[in-house]
Amino acid sequence: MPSIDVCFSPELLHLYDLKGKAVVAVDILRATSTMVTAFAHGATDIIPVMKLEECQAYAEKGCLIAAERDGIKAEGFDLGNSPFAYMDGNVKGRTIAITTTNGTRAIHLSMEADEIIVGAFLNLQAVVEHLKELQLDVLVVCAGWKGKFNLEDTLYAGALAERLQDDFAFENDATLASLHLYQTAKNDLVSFLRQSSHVRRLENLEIHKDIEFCLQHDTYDVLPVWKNDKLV
Ligand code: 3SL
Repeated sequence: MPSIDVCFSPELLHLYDLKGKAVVAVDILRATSTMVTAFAHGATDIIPVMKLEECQAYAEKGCLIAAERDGIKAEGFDLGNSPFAYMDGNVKGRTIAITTTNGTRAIHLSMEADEIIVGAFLNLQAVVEHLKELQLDVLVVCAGWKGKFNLEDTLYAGALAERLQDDFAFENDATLASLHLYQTAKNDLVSFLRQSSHVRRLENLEIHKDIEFCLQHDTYDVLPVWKNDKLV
């Protein structure tokens, strides 16, 4: 039976061997939720990049460029990191280059894995079904916030663990902790996260509706995976 494990921060990735594994990269608020939304609204591919300048250069190649720093859309970019900015037909048929504070970094640091999948509550069941078929050991890589633990990505890991518990072995306390946390919180994730650091950060920026949206389960049946240097 394959196993599922959870890495609570990209800073802890050096403790894991990614070879032969499937990584599910997650940044619930908001990078991976936004990527899933972009694909659901017709984006053809997404190029996650680390630096603002690198991202900006993709405009010359005909890409839409998106950037967030500290929760705010960076100046001079077409899009920020709110999923609602990707819903009005503007991304249909387009390639998007995107850089965010933590989410795109988590994806880049997972490159050694056999497969990288972008996970969010929004496409939870699509990820579950894919992992059951794939039969690789799974590592959920939580993007966290600037190297630190966060609750929302951990809750996602718990949700994934709950749906995979009959088919995957839990070999690590991180998976158990994520599962227990999710089972405590799942009836009202919005209230559970009210005091969490990134929710408070986003509330200060008056980004309320993004939080509720990103906590919805199974809204989209899309599965972004890493292929040939981009997400497709
Ligand atoms: O850190 C990230 O990658 C972002 O998702 C953060 S924010 O939600 O856009 O503030």
